[in-house]
Amino acid sequence: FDLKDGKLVVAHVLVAFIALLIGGIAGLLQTMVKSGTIKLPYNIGYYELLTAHGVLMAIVFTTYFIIGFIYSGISYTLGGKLLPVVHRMGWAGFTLMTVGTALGVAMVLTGKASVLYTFYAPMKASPYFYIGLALLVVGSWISGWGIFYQYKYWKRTHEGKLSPLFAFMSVVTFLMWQIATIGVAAEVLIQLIPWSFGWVETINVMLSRTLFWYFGHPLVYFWLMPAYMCWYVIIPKIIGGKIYSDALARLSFILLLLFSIPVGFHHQLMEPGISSFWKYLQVILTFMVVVPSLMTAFSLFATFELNGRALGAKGLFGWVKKLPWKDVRFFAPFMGMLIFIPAGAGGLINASNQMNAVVHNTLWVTGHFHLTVATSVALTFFGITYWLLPAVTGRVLTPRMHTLGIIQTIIWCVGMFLMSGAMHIVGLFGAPRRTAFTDYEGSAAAGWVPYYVFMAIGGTVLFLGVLLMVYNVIALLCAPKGETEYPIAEAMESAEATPAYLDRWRIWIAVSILLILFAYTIPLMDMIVNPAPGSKGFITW
Ligand code: HAS
Repeated sequence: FDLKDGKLVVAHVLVAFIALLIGGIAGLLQTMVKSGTIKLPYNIGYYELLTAHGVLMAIVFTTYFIIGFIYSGISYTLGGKLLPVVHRMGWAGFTLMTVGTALGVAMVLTGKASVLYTFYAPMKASPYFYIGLALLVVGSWISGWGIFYQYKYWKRTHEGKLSPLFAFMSVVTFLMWQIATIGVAAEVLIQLIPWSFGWVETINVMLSRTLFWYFGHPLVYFWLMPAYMCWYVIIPKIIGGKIYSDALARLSFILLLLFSIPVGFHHQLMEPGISSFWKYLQVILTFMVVVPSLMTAFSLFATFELNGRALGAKGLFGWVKKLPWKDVRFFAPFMGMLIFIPAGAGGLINASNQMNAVVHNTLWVTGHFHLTVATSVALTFFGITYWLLPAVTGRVLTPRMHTLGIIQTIIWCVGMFLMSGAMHIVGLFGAPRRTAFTDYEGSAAAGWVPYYVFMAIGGTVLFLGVLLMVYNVIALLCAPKGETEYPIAEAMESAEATPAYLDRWRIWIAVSILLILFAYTIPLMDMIVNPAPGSKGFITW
């Protein structure tokens, strides 16, 4: 691996884990403040801590890790080294993102932006928080353009050849990111910044929430797709097998590009101001976006089973025994996959209009995203870290790291089982999310309190998991010099050739834009022309 590119990768991964540590501390403290166990000095309250936790974990940790991982993969698979201009774009994106993150986090920690990670209007933060967010997004665009550039250069110099699967998936992920972030950029630049500076007095709340969720749902796929890249491309190599089908993997990513954006209304099913027809349409599209995940599950089972049988496994589930259980590069992402089964089922429940009425704004939803992003995705990212850091710094992954990594994974799963399990159950009893401390003064809701205790215990176990992970990252960076494999699998020989149309970007971008226009144009026009009473203002006609 090119060690100069390695430095760019390490810089991203390090910021990601610093965010994980600070976000983890904020997470632990918010649980204790919420349960009334402690009171913090300087009036640091639940909402400051919850905002810091959400922004650092869900936005900063993920974005930095994803860019670091993808840059490593395109350097490795598209020519063995980043083009000088791409290398510079990577650092430029990193610098801009870091200035933005520092500004945004400073506003959160000083209590000037307690607006949670969804920053819904009419909650207002300091304009510098929004400017920080805008810089983070623009920085990520520059990094994304670098990925497109390296890919285009490779295609030009390898005419007629199928691009490496990892690179193809990287381009789809960043195309989706590019299209989706336009929504949040518009919200921040046109609505939130002018309003928070006081240049305009009011804000169109419905429009701002809609622009947010136009971005907010694809955001969750931006987290998921790099995890899928590991499951499709890396895991088969680690278990000693091959990719079940290159074409299936590409198709599932194209479907994610098409269907992950025009579905933001499934976060707004309980909101007035959007007619039921458009909600219905986006719910159908939501069920379409489940298809690529089902294809992924099918492909993973096929890879595991075929590989196990090739190694001599017998019976219906004999292949399970042939998986490399003591290899943390496999074990951590595998636990992520396993937990994605109930996590995804929870998503299907959320997406159904009637059931959404039961779970919306309850702790069930918090439980859902702690299983999806904070377990399936996070454990996969941890699993990647164990080989990525030694591979890009020219070090070895020692047997001790495998053991520590497996312990870390188990701690994470136990903590999440307690915390997310309690959240799901108490959410069904109606306990709301995002509420500060109250003992409910002997009301029926006092029955929720024992579940909060389980959430706090689970949260504490998870915090130990964060500490061990941060220790593991430091240990990986100090490991003895040597070589670690960058594991990229090949497709099975028996698989059919990948059809060339999957590589025709213009078609997919056009279909994606058409679907978005179809799902959003009329409801957006309606929000602008007929704003809800009390929501009149910037921007309305
Ligand atoms: Fe979600 C809310 C619907 C997936 C994250 N979601 C959220 C929020 C977040 C989030 C952060 O429709 C809260 C936002 C907020 O703060 O308000 N979600 C879905 C649906 C899916 C889904 C339909 N969500 C995710 C993923 C996330 C994520 C992925 C992060 C990474 N979600 C919703 C809805 C809401 C929502 C509503 C709004 C709720 C409300 O009212 O506020 C689907 O994409 C899920 C499909 C997944 C599957 C599982 C496939 C399984 C696989 C694993 C195979 C395992 C193997 C190993 C092979 C169908 C691929 C097994 C091996 C053995 C040996 C057994």
